[in-house]
Amino acid sequence: MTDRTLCVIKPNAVADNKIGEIVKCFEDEGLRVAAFRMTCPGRAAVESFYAEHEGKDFFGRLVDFMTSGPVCALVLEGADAVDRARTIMGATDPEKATAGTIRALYGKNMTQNAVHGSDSPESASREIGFYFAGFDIF
Ligand code: IDP
Ligand code: MG
Repeated sequence: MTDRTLCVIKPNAVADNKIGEIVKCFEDEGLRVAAFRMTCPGRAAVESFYAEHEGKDFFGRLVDFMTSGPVCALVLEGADAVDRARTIMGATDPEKATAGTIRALYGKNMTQNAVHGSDSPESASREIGFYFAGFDIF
């Protein structure tokens, strides 16, 4: 099976009307959208999704932000999808992200940095299950 990764378009980018532009960034680089779902995750779900960051100083801010409005979850497919998607997204801090990357273009700060991307094939598998259990992936 071709590699898959999970991307989440975060609330700031949804509110800023950038869903289409962000999806286009991935499609233009050859990643295929295999599933797409808009949802408003609850607090417990976001805390569990980001469990690896529990206890860090930014955790509360991150959970507040990720529950502040709807997000779009996407499964992206293609060779080396995890690393390619993260390259297209750019560095976590939009101010340090390479020009032209999604976070450089649409991120506001470390919290409101426009997108999430899985960081390994193992994370991708867990995170895809998180948003797409019981939903079709094409
Ligand atoms: P990643 O999203 O690039 O994989 P992670 O280190 O996994 O980065 O952190 C998850 C999310 O938590 C980031 O996308 C960012 O929104 C937020 N975050 C990470 N580090 C900080 C920080 O130092 N201050 C504020 N928010 C942070
Ligand atoms: Mg991460």
